[in-house]
Amino acid sequence: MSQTNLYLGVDLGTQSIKASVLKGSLESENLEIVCNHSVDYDKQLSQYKTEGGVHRSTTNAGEVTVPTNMWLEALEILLSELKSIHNIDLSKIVAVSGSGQQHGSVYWKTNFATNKLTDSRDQGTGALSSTFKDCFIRDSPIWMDSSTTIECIELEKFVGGKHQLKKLTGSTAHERFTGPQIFKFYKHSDEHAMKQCERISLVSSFIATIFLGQYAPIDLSDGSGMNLLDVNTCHWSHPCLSAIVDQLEHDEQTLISQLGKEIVPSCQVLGTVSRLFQQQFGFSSKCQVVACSGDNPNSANFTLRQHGDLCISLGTSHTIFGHQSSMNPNVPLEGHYFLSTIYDPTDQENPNNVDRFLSLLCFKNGGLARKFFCDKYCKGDWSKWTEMLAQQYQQRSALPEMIGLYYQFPEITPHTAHHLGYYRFQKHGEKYELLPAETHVEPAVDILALVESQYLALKAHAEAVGLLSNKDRSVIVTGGASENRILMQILADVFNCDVYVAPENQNSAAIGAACRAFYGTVKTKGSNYFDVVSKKLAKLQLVAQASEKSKLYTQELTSTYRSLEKQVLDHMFMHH
Ligand code: XUL
Repeated sequence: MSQTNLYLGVDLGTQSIKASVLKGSLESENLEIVCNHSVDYDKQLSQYKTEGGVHRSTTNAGEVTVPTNMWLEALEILLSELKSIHNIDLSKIVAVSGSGQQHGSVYWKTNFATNKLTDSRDQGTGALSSTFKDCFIRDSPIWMDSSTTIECIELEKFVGGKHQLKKLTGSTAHERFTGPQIFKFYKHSDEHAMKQCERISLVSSFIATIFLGQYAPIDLSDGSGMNLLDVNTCHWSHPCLSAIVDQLEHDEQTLISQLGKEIVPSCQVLGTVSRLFQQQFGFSSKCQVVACSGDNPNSANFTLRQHGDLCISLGTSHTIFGHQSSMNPNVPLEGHYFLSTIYDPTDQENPNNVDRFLSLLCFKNGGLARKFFCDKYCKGDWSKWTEMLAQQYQQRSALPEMIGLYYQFPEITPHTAHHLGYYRFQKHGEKYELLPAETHVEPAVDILALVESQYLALKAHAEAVGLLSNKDRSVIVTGGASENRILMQILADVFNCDVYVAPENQNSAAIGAACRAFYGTVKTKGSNYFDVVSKKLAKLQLVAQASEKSKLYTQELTSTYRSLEKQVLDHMFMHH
């Protein structure tokens, strides 16, 4: 194979669509990033009047949607600009795969959409955005939507409770998950409207569908973000589907055909690109389409370099994820067990099947809380904030004098519902005691308490779901905060391990998709993803190692944190 083989990853994100192009082959030493490119919805498609890429309903509380046509136009601009701005010869793309914001869904119009897809596959005379323009019966609800609380309660009740749903689908019911969203769609649709919808895609399988010119199956990994897939059998869960159709006297088979019966391993080749992509953009007729998946699973394909690695994303919110062979049998309610993209139940020899799950926890109060403290104490001056944090941390030689749980927004982990607040605990002797809210605290103490407590929350919950069972781990950090050395040092001490940063990590989902495009086309039975792909990627950069101070972050401190968190939750739910 020649060195000019290119692989394309497309990430349909919340605020922008991104592309990443990789160059390499099975024989080459490196998989090199040729270019990254992005198209911003608000700026480049301003006619859709989105804010941050979305529409928030002013009439229906919690509803957040996207006009599906905007995504088509964005993809069209993205591919054109890869050619015009980066001079990418799209005929050299051997394979393409995609990444989509998780949980969002697309609703295709009966007959009309099939005809348009077939046209694009066989003839492909029209342009992408105009061809598919009228194919959708409604806008796409996305992961920020929180309008399905009732459906979540009903779904959990129907299957026998939170623990039962978690055991079946890997997650308790969440408003943004596709199952509750489809449940709501069914409730609000009469017989006629139901018949109008022939297929429901995830954002990821929507991308694959557009490239192929025919309905693409949902993949196992992104499919696990729906509350509908039985992660034990890898098939649609009968109890979960029944929860939706029984009450409304609909037919389960109709729902299965809307979802597509088949659910595929995430690195499976689905076919080749449609004629439309050949004619409009110059793709080769041989260019293969590999199953698309969610943004977090795709990021994992780039950031996790070996068995046992953990990735922590320190952005606006915080996310921690890593592979896990099985669910924690205690069935902790926090977090999600998604099937991983490198798990393949059809290949018994696949060495990556030990990493069956991608276990993920989301924390809403992340970077915005740090920013709030920076604004409050340092007038937004990050270098001053960093200096205060570093000085305070230098003095640390015993247990933290303060622990602070900060909920500026309703927290996902732990679930605080609508309760907010800042709870600070002062160390008195061996114990931590809750301070009255108005107590004055030294700014530097407050800043360090926030940072340490955020990390302790990550650690305590990661441990609860079973993510810390591998003692010989590395942590890979992505997101803006990864550039702050003292933040990285404290992280290395709290987790007692080496901390790395991945290059170009703001594009990790698109790069991860390009990695899967490559892997899907070169893998054979028994291939190991980490050997075939990860070893060829640009090396991670070591940014911090555990210091003497790591001894202060004992198991006991994690337990203390847990009990303080419980105290806060008891307080919240008792007083409201
Ligand atoms: C994960 C989640 C978000 C979206 C958008 O469960 O809801 O991270 O994937 O990035």
